[in-house]
Amino acid sequence: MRSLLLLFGCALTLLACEQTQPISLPTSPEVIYFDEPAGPWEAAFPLGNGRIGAMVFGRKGKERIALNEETFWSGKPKDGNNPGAKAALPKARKALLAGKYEEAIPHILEMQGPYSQSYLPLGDLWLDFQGDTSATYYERTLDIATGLTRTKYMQDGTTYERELFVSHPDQVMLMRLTAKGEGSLDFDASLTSKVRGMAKLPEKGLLYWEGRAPGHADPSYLGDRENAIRYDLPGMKAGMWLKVLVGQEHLVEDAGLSFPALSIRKAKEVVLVFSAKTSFKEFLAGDLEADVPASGLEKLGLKSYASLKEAHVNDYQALYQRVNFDLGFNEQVSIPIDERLIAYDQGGLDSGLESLMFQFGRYLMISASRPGGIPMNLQGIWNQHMRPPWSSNYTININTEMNYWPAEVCNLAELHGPLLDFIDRLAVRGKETARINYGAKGWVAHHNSDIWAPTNPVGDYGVRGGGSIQWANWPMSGGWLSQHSWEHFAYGRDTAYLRERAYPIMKGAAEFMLDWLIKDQKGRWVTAPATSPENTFKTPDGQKGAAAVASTMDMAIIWDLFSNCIKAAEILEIDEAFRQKLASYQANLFPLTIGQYGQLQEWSEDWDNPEDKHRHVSHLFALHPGKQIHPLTTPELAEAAKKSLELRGDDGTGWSKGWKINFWARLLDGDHAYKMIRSQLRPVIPDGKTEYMSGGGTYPNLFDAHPPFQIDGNFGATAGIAEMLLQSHLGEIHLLPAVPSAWGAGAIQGLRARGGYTVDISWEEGKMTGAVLYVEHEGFCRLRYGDLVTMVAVEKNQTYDLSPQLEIFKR
Ligand code: FUC
Repeated sequence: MRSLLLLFGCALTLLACEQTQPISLPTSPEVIYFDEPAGPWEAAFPLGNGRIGAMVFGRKGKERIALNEETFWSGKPKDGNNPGAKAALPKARKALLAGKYEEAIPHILEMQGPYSQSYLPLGDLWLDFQGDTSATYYERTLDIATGLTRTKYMQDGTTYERELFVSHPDQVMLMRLTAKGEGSLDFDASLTSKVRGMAKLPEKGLLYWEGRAPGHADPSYLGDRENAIRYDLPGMKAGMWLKVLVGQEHLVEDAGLSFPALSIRKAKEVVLVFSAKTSFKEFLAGDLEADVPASGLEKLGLKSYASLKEAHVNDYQALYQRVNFDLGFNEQVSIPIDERLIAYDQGGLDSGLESLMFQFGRYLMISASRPGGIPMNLQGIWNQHMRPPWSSNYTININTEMNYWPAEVCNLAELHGPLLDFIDRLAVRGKETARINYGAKGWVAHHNSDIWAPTNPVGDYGVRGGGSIQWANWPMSGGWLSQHSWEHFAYGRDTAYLRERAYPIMKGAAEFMLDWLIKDQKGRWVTAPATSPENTFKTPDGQKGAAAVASTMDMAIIWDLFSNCIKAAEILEIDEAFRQKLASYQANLFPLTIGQYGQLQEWSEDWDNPEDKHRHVSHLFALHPGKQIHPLTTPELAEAAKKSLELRGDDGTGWSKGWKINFWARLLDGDHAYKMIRSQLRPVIPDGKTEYMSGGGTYPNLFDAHPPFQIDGNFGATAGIAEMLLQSHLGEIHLLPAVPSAWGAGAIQGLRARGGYTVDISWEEGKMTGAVLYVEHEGFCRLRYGDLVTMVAVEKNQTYDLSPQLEIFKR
């Protein structure tokens, strides 16, 4: 007996040894892997279906899944227009045109209105596991090729596994838990929220939480102050449902808890399904009495977990698999991602991490932006704070636009939809703002908005510690956003879309600009007040200001808008007189100017401070995302833009670095663009602090660090990488315009080029070895590779292997 016991003891020891071995280390370059649960939120894995967002921590003892629903916001539609602005505008202009910039400030502040609202956290799902939670082996992964996350660990000889996904076709989150071995699943599942509400158990196996959003939430940058969150004002309602789909027979009702929960004991397999809905109807509807709609859970019928998962993977992959990107080196895939980021930061080579970063941006877009939904905000759809950084709303002086830069080029055009729809809403409300605030035609929007699409300048008139003119009084976003409406046409060539939706938007934005422009003393068209988000200046006579006359960005946005508008009207063969008017204004806009340091001036006067490291690089709009400056067309201005970039330096917030990848790609400098990619992949430890000047990088879960978390940098990086491999904004398809020397060999399939093309490219030793063009419309396609240019006649729906043309290139 004794020897038998000894033998048994040895066997146990052996088993324990085996338990420390990996179950299955990842081998796919599209899997993100950790060997420990998430501590901070920024180490959890994001999942989403455009509407429902989840952050999965993968904890053993008490699992947390932080939840969001894209329409859950504070407040209601509010009229923020300011009839007093009309009288303040001429006073501000008079002072500005006389060079009295400080004198103009109070008049500009007078034109402001109320702040916009906040995107809210919905809740948390907790799974509180009973007993010992020490594990001898642990892993969690996010597979961005399937949109599935898995947590696995071994404990006392039992393998525990959780698999989660958020399904777009079925509009729910699913979670399957299994225990293989002696042990079982013993846990209590509960729902909590930071928003006021209550959970209950309306029926066996169903947990329901219902709550109500505050009627107002102050932006976080206003600091701690009384009444920052107002529950005395009504807000929309929300509901969360958690249901046991598989494992009902393991539910216990007497678990002795003081709160409502689903208690599971002694199960081997459990499937939980989660649904969430809000009473939000549409942007102009203030009907806050509406009830939370039905959960939709009944629609699942008798579908099995396997079939729900299959439907999710198919739906996800239909979008994801359109683009493949391979840089050839994926040796590090089985190193935990946080360690991988550190090794990379220390100079390690890991091009697999770079291609992963590219695809991660596409993953985030598929998970956070689906047709019919609302656009991704500053945090996409993932937020855990009641007063999130910058209200997690829409900052439309760069951040919202950057979110959507990859949409067209990275072959996810339909996911651009939520932004394009939102622009339509802004145009409705912005028409009122243009009329009431400025007595102008067309539509206008300023630097901030929210789910209700307000278009007024925010800032509370500068009172109560309110807004500064350096960011609030910027009436240019109609011009910038119209570029998105145009680009959607430029890539897809859908003339009906252009006629019915894009052109009216562009024309409305242009009509506003025509009314907004005034003549300076030399008869040139200028803007005033003209800010340059979100910078300030100091004049030689010592005035400090943020608004002047004809900032470079204003001029560049208007130039871009007018060009696109003229082109659109030509294609549609309409509005001849309007086209001519735009062209005559465009020809007489205050010009882009080169300053004393050889830089592209940010202001119409040469005030730039060469020491200025401001994160915004607004004056380079003409280089990117505009097309007015490029080394091939305007070499002197391109040189000046380069000088400006050099002066600003490579540091900055996450999104600033993301933009700089794009700038360097447009300057055809792949090595500098690559340097910015490396800089953006700098690991950042989440500490909740906000850093404006430097410190941008990447959190352990690959989310962009502003810091704090802000999703735009992820999309800026994805778009920038695409821009390094393919450009098409100058009427030609430029293959490998800025491939860095670090990417000796590689291949990308499925990028889109303007004109209705899909392009595959491969290269070795930095030289293109093949290219394939998929053509949707007949015509002539101009191709560029380096200095070599060729024109190919193409037919509709044909595929062209460009190898013969490569011969042409070689001549
Ligand atoms: C602007 C930027 C900040 C941040 C915020 C959301 O204020 O200057 O860096 O991105 O928007």
